[in-house]
Amino acid sequence: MAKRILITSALPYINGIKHLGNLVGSMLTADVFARFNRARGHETLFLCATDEHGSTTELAALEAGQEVVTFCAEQHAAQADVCRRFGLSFDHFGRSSNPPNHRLTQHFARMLWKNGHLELRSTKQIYSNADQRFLPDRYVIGTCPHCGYPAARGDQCENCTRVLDPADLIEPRSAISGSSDLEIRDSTHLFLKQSQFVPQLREWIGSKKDWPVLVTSIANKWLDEGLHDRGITRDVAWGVPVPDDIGDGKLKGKVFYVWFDAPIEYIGAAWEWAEANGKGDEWKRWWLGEAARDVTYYEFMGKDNIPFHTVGFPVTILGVRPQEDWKLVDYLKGFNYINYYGGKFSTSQKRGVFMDTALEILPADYWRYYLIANAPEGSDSNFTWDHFAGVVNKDLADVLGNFVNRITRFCASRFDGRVPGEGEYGPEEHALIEELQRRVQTYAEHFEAIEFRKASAELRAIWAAGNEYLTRTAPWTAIKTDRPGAAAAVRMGLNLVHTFSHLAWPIIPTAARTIHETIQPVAGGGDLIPWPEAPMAEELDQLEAGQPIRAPEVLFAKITDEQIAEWTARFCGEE
Ligand code: B3M
Ligand code: ZN
Repeated sequence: MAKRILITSALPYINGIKHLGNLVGSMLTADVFARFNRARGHETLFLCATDEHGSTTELAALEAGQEVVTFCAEQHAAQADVCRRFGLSFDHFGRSSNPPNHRLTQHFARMLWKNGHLELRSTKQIYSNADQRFLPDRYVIGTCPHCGYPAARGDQCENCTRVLDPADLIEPRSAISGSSDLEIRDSTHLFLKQSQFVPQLREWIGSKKDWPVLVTSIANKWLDEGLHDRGITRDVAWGVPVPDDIGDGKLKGKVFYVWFDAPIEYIGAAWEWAEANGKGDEWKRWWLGEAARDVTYYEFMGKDNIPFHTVGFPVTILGVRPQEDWKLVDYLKGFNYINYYGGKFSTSQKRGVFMDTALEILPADYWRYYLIANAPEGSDSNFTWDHFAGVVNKDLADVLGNFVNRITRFCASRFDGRVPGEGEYGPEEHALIEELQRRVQTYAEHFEAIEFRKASAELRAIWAAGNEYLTRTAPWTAIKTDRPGAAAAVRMGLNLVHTFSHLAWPIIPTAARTIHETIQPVAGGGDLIPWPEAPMAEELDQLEAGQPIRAPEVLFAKITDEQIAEWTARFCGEE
């Protein structure tokens, strides 16, 4: 039965192209899962967006010498482009700064206010007289009292990594104007009374028996340590403005905290999607009330985002009940990190591989396959060029690529490039069909359980089974004495190529298409290569005798030692 599947990937911060760790821990894995569900014929809505608000963005724009609006527009376009080139098949890639998120964020806040879940509190903050504004902690710069670093930020010293309070800094000054004319002033903010929701959250998390332990353990740790009420407004300019009717007139000029509005953009992105596609109110069918009851909602994210999605966003949603029934996440897939040679990927030090530079050196599918096969599910994983090259060369070039090339070339040279009709399937073929029947089932089950490493290991085993079959039946030898037998093996081989393309599509969509086109055009001409739903006995005996095929060029080029040396040097970072 067709299901309705809503998928969101954690929203990449607007500033800068993301690295491979960000990619696999959210957007890529979500994409593979979305493609799998579409391939199976489920109604799927896959959403993502850039996370744009807050002081970090203001500061990044300042450093780039741009207006924040221009900065965000450019960065959004750059990220959208690289996501497209990575084959990320979002139904919509929105922006948290777009009007739907503004409307929704203000709406949720009004409802929370009305329901008594928000209160006003006075806090102490640094005010810059020269800039005529409050400064967020990171906007205050000075000398680190611990290490003497002269450009430490008020939240943390970048040099010695110690966490700071702006008041700790020696000779503090504004990051905006450089002025040291600063004072401490009172500022009123809205606080969300999260602590009241602990019992409800505990019960909800407790009911999620099938969630990854990584996720439930982080959630429970937060609940156990006692939830603090959370300030959800800030004294910055770039954000969703707090509406006048909230906060008794004490919140003029303030905006919502970026972590309050960002998850709401998951809903905003659906609204944007509907607006962009002339679908009116259809976005509500995915999110709100009775109409969305049959939707199963999956979220994908790195482990640092888990608290905001098991506590923060759920409180927003629970706090507007009973009047409005927005969907809570049904399954939350969290990921560990990928390290680069045991250390962190670093944007500032240009250390590691980023989405744009990755595509400068190899096609997306090489990365997609490697990252999915090594997704940091159980623990952090570690990227090295040797490991990457080993996986690509073995799995993609030797196992899959070689299989496709061997059989299609042999068919081209000895069977006139047409699917041979002679010969019958015998015990070898029946044994293979049986094995693949089992393996394809297992492969699908791993996807359904959202276990990417296991799924790709099974896919690799399926390809290997094909190779072993060819090695056993060796049509290139058999043809000398048993032409019908060799023909049957070639026919099976070509059917395997075709089925492999259908199976691989969620992970390596571009290569899957190329492989499919060696056999025949993809039916329907659309972007989708559907799941092989028929029994393997049918799937592997479906090509018409006499139908022409094409032997492709090399599908996956092997990575050479020279390339490994070059890339190791290029991506090591500036020391
Ligand atoms: N912008 C991404 C991160 O922490 C963060 C996710 C927001 S999801 C609503 O890397
Ligand atoms: Zn097909």
